[in-house]
Amino acid sequence: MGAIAVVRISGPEAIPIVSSLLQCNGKLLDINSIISNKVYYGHLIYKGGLLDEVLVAFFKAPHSFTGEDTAEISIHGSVYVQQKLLEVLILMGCRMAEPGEFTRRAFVNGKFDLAQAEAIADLISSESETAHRIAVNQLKGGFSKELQMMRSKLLEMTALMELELDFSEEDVEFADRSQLKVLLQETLNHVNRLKDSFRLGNAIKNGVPVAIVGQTNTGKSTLLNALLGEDRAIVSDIAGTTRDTIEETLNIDGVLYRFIDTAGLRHTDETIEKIGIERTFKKISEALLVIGVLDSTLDYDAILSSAREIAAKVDQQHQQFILCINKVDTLDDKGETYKNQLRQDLDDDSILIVTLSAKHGMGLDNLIDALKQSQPLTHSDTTLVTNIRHYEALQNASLSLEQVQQGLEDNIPTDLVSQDLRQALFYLGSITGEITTDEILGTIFSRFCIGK
Ligand SMILES: Nc1nc2c(ncn2[C@@H]2O[C@H](COP(=O)(O)OP(=O)(O)OP(=O)(O)O)[C@@H](O)[C@H]2O)c(=O)[nH]1
Ligand SMILES: [Mg+2]
Repeated sequence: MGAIAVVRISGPEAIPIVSSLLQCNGKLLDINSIISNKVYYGHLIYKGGLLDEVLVAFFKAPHSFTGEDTAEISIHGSVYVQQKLLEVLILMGCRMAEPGEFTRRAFVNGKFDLAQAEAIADLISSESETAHRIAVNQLKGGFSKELQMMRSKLLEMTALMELELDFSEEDVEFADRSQLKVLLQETLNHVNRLKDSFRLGNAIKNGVPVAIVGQTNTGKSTLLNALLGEDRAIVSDIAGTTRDTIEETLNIDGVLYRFIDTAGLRHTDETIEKIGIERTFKKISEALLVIGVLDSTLDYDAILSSAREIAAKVDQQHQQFILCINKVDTLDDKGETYKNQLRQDLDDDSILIVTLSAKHGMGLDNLIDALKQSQPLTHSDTTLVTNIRHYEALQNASLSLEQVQQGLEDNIPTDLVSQDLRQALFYLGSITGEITTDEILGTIFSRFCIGK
């Protein structure tokens, strides 16, 4: 229950129905006097009884969210009042909206394209500053504009090629093939860049996956707890304490991270622990960042071989690797010595190495700095794809464009090449909804909440 509730009504009957219930200054509101975008204070009266004291805003088509005539009634938050008002409205000829129906109507009425409609859902569910920024950019139409530009260039080319078909007897070439090849390569690069941004875009939306890995007893669970500031995972000096993976999200300076504590790596014949270690490997492969935890109470050779063992599992092309030399509270100043030695022996500048004591919360800021350093893209303005539907469409567009390229290389007939081009255009157009079906719309909007 909130202090107030807002009931929205959209459609040609919205204004007559609501105004017939609304008394302002003791008189029924005259429908002809209603000014759009203005808030009216009054009483909702049904069959002579007072329902509530309300504020009502009217928005006349096309100047409303849906593009239709709309009324928004702010009532008191009581569940009873809400129910009662809905009942009355339904008796007067309204019906309940389906999930996402307001946004769907807005899309159908050309208020925005499909990618922007989806951005609204993302905006509502955004949990961090970065996720919010991406949603806002998509809502403003940044992503749509990029797609539009690509489409219009490709469309021009397709039109020229299809013109050639009309003159097929005369063997003319309207579309300059070498120019087409350049354009194709540019578009393909652009599509691929957008497609590849999904890995990061998705990570930002759902939390950047950070796998915490290392041998047993190095302090992985202690580190997770220290980062979260709570006793989330069981910590003990028994090797093999954590068997299943444990995930928790944490917002650090506007970026949502998903930390994943994993089962410690060691040779074991124990069935459950083996399954746990398999999961550790899977989590490493899915992560964007890998934190390798090393136990500095061991001798240096053991530390180095453990670091190498983890490094071998990390795909440094796509994953940032951070090594944590843990338990430095037990050392004097050997932590720094180990760090320098490791840096030398691993001989890889892209690996970030930090020292800390998870148990005593010392040096955690070193790790946090390293995390921030590892995410440069999250602060840039380039478009990131966060929606799996868009990702799939881009993937298909990319394949079709590759086919066009191949077709041009192999000099296959123009009509076949232009078919592949049309296919690529279809996929790009499906993102913004230029080309769409009822079924697609149904699936997209059914995921919205009711009333949105
Ligand atoms: N002195 C000291 N001990 C620590 C530190 N971090 C963890 N420990 C201890 O190391 C032991 C193992 O810690 P855990 O966090 O359970 O280690 P783990 O890596 O999760 O171990 P597994 O789940 O078995 O793989 C516990 O006794 C912790 O108290 C630290 O910074 N300093
Ligand atoms: Mg553990």
